[in-house]
Amino acid sequence: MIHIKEIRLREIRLPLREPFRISSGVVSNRRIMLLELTDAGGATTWSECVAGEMPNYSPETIETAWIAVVNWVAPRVLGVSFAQPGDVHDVLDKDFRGHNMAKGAVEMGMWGIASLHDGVPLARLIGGTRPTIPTGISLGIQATPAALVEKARAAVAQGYRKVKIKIMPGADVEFVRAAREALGAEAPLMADANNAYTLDDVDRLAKLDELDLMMIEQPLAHDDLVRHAALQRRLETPVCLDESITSLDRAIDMHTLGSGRIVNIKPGRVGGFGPSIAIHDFCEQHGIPVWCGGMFESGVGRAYNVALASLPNFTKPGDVSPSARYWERDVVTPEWTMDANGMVKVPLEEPGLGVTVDVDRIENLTVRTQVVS
Ligand code: OSB
Ligand code: MG
Repeated sequence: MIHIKEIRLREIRLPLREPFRISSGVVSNRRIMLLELTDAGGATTWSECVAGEMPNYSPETIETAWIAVVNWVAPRVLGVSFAQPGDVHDVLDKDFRGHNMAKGAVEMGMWGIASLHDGVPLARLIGGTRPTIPTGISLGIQATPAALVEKARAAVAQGYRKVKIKIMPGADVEFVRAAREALGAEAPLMADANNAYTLDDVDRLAKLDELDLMMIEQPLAHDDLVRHAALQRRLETPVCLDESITSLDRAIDMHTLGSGRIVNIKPGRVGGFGPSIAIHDFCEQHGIPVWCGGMFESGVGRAYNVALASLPNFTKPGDVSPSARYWERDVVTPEWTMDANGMVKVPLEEPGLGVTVDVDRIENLTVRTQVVS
């Protein structure tokens, strides 16, 4: 039985080591919402909301998520007994549209507390089978193809199993081709457009077919499955959907319509672990590979991503880079690391997230707090 009696929200500011540019915007100083959940027995766990600073990836931002957690999400779980964390999502979703990132932060926290309660590591609780996770890096849009080549080369040398290149009109085919030529035919390259194209760009996108990419992620509008289906019919490269997959139903629609062949699962984007596991299972049954995306999570959110990516159908490398890729210093100990073969270890030694939250450091980084009970 899970029974939460208090949720403490915090906003921390965590500067990225270098600014990150995608087609729709740039971020340099992350504003991260962390939750600390306390259950009736006094146990606490942490979770993270992946909402960004601006509504350029999804309609949610840290501001909207804060309001949603305080006013509508937390009240649905506080003081309520849940037999299992898998029951939480439906309660949060009933007659409550959208706000997946706000829901996801609380929902995942409920899985975190359940893993403490049951005395098992989070990855075990959800049925994870992989002891290590293959890791990819996501490279922001660079000023020149040469700058991209340098970053991509360094990533491969570090052991990364996948190099994702952010693209937009004006920084696409030439940039990706430069990386392909520099790194060779075998290099595991992909592109992510974050909605930067329309069907008018089909001919340009089709040029990427020559570059033998693992996939092209979310080329068209964030909520458009119909046009992605038309595009996929014109491309040999598999389309992978990120922004468009906001629920199990959208993954089913992707499959029905042929809008893509690979799914990026971000647990925060779909409303938590319940929907993530459901999407994973559907995709597994239909031969659709999945991988775990990232949203520049701190070490707290990363713990959930790593646990999720230990499920069997996460067959492609995830955007779960080590802490040092993002931050001068993370908010957990030990920090997340990757070995020379590009593998991140799934914590399987103790119950819970597998990392210790550095509360003193978080105190120092906190710019606002609110307690809901
Ligand atoms: O589209 O996957 C994306 C970061 C912020 C918003 C959207 C995306 C990303 C990334 C970062 O690609 C991946 C990571 O966390 O390493
Ligand atoms: Mg993406």
